[in-house]
Amino acid sequence: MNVKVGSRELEMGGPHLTELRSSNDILGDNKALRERMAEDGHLLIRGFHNRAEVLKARTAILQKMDGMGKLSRDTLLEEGVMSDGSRSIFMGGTNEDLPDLLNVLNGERIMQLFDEFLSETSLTYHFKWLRAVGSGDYTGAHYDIVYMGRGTENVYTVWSPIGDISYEMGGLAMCLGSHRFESLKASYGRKDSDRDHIGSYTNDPLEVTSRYGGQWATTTYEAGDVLIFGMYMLHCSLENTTNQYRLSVDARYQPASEEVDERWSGKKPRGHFA
Ligand SMILES: O=C(O)CCC(=O)C(=O)O
Repeated sequence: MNVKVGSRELEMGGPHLTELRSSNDILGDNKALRERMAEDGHLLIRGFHNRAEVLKARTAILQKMDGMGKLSRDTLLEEGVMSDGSRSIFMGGTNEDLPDLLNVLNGERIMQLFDEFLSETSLTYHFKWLRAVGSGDYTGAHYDIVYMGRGTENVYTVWSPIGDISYEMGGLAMCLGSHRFESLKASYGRKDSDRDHIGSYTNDPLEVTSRYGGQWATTTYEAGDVLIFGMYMLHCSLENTTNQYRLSVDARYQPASEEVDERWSGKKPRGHFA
């Protein structure tokens, strides 16, 4: 089958696009998880969050969006069908009005995973990048360091689908090998979005692989899954080709002892300013 990755249509299982490897086989073995992160640049863990808690957070988010008039009338709330004329909604912030979401993202289970993975006390940024991605939209290929590189580089993104996400709804894709693209890390990877007024590297996933090598990988996701990756792992999303919102959130975790990017932490994070 063909799926839309950024601006391209690629064949799943073809030369440019493969399935993401799951790391559930080594969950609980921190040495193996660290080695897998070094090797693959990411960890996909199925059913990591409590699914019922994620779905509770989903309902609260959809109720909020419904109140904003973003959902189609006479459809089931849980389907998140877009109302006419609605677009993608970025709900980045501290999201204190969504305690069910914060329970998942700041909860004991995920913090313990990072305490053990990092071998020290971890923290999570107060800012959470909550996204409702609408029909026709996708995220271009980028390294996260460009957006949150003002503290330690030892930061990890946890991308969590807030609901089940088919290929058509447009989940995340990783560029395998991109954590070792040294010349890209030394060029694009040194940029700062606020200083350099720069965002994604490209919307064309093959522009990256034709220049640097590697291969794209994606999968379908279920509520409860997490995809964890470092600041130098190039990623983009598939296009949402449905009329339903794709809900997901990305959150950040790092050692508490290391420098924090001041734009994203504290009770009132400053956020991007340029
Ligand atoms: O969900 C998306 O479309 C983008 C997410 C992302 O860029 C990230 O998790 O860093």
